Amino acid sequence: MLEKFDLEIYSLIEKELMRESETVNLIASENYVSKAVMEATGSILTNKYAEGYPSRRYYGGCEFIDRIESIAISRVKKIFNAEHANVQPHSGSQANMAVYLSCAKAGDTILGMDICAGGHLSHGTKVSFSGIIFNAVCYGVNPDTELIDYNEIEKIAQKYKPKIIICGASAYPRIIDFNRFAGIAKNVNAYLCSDMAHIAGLVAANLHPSPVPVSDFVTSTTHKTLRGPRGGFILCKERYARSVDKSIFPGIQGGPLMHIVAAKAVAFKEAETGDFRKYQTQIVKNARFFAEKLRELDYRLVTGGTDNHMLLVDLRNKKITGVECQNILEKVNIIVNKNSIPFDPSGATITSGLRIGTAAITTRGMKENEILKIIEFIDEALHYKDYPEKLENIRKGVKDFVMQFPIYT
Ligand code: DSN
Repeated sequence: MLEKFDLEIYSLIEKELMRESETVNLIASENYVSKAVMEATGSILTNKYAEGYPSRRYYGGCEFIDRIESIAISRVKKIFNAEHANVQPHSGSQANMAVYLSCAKAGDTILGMDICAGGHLSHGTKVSFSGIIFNAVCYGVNPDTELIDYNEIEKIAQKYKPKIIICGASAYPRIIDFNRFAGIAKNVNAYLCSDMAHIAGLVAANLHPSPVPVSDFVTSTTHKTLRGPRGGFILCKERYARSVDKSIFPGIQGGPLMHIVAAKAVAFKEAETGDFRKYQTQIVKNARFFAEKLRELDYRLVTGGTDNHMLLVDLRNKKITGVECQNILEKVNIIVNKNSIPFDPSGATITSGLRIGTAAITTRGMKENEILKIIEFIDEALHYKDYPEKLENIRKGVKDFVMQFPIYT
């Protein structure tokens, strides 16, 4: 149907499928959904308006929609042992915005991790709503260890007395001590909002301590390690349920995307299986192995290694910037993203670092042997970066290699 009606878009989707199939995806925030999740995402549920919540809608005809949303809510609550869940946020940023607006006013102080140290845009960056609406202050990492410095955060929190403390990161390869954050928040009478977007799959599989018991609010996306459709959700204590729900709708969103809510429900069901736990275990094993082998080739890793699904490579000793590295690797069908490293001398556009994640390659069934191969490709491409013919040969090698691991069979 699409092919006949809109060949232009159809062909571009086909091209994107080929691109995804022929490239090694090392972007730490991406993954491939299952066919079941895809089917729900592409379903007729996109037709339905359902402003409101189950049994409290502003439209008729919500009988089945109500059941779908209720199932999604009860599954995610069970996985994370949460008191209350809202599965309507369109994204992680929307989830964060709804939480902040549910418990703080414009101009209030919020404290989050500096984006330059690994935090997320929506944790208080000046150019995002979080830095525009709120008085955002930030914490970084220790310059020597590159680890979150909890004593320093305690001092900053005491000084600024924020209304909300936000923890969680986009580029931090180590365990986050949510308990410690909860203690700091309690001491200054702040709400704690833990953004577990990157590590949600690991938390679901008990491979990372859960922020849920100790946080007032937990936000997440559904599409990273959790391997669901693109979207977000919020977990919170029962006492905040009403204000969080009001903050999402009618606060900052209108109708929920019910095809996505259904796809979230399917992904949550997948997350309850034994296979999902095995998958998450392999993601972490793969990341550790990746780190170990890169170190053997004299790549410096921020913090020295990883505890989760990602690594941050400091490229300075390799005399190449993050942006150059990203571009060279793209020429050989390896997709990564440049990333600032803590105290990056090259700024956020050029960067000195590369963020590597193992969630997507693990979905394709890749393990230690394949990682050795990928590292070989990376190292060779960087070595021959000024030799287009060599790079073209490497690209062919990468393509032949990766096509042995189909995304959709
Ligand atoms: N943009 C995502 C990431 O890559 O970490 C976070 O939203």
